[in-house]
Amino acid sequence: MSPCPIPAPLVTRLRAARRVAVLTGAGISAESGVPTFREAQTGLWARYNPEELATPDAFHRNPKLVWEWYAWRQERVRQAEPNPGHVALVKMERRIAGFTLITQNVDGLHRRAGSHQVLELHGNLFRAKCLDEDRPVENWPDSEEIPPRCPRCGALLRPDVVWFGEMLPAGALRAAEQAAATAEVFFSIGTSALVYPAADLPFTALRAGAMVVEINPQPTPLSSQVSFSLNGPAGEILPALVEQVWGASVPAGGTDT
Ligand code: BV8
Repeated sequence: MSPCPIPAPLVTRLRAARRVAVLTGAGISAESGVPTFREAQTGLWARYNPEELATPDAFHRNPKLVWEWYAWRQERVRQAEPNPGHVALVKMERRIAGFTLITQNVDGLHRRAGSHQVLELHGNLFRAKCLDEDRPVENWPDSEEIPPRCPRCGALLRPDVVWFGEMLPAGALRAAEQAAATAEVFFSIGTSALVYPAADLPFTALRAGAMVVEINPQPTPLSSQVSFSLNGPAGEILPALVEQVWGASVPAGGTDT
């Protein structure tokens, strides 16, 4: 049962849509128990501001602290499961030929839910790369040293995520911009719409004449611009929306390992 009604024009538009793009932020993983990017951190990390830790400067000043922050976040995500919001997007992907899922999240939960076409604009918690070569490193020898070192060149490893002040992966960003510019319906789900260039994508869709829908329990800078603002948790609204548009018969999303 959705906490808020799904507008009829949106239901009608989605039934006929051939191209839909979705941008997600940390809010879609909130109901999996993964803290959102800006809500207060807990325990050892309570005294740190994520925006200060997620920077090249923080890593340069204290690589061990930053590496351990990401290890703590990895552990939180490993204990989490995709929630009904993630699964609803898997079902939506199965019903719309031109479906593109763009995420700012680094938790990998969309893929674990069964989404295939995922554009990870900010990288992935579970990938590491060489600080000097800027190339992914899959495995490295056990070592007491934190962070570990690149087995190829001996430089420090770092998380393969996009920090503040760093460029986004060009290919993923280009594909996301193309999807936003051609979407008939664009969703902005669980994001505070504060971080650029991802926060530009809904405006690209608006300028191109798309129906833009926000799903968030809180208002954001985007809320006054969108066609529909559905105020509630994605884990409740998205399943209700998918059922209302396509009926309960949509095949459930298998959970990829
Ligand atoms: C760039 C990965 C070009 C790491 C992240 C000064 C110097 C340099 C750059 C800038 C500058 N000033 C501005 C910039 C640009 C900067 C930026 O936008 N800053 C902001 C803060 C103003 N952007 C960048 O630096 C980007 N790079 O611009 O390069 C450049 C280069 C040099 C100089 C200039 C420009 C790089 C941005 C990427 C940063 N990396 N993450 C990591 O995760 O550790 S961003 C981080 O924020 C996360 O990825 C997160 O996804 C993202 C956005 O946050 P949200 O996902 O929206 O999460 P948040 O907690 O904020 O909100 C959650 C929402 O969910 C809330 O609205 C809540 O109400 C809602 N919610 C809660 N529960 C639910 C829910 N919704 C639905 N259902 C629920 N149940």
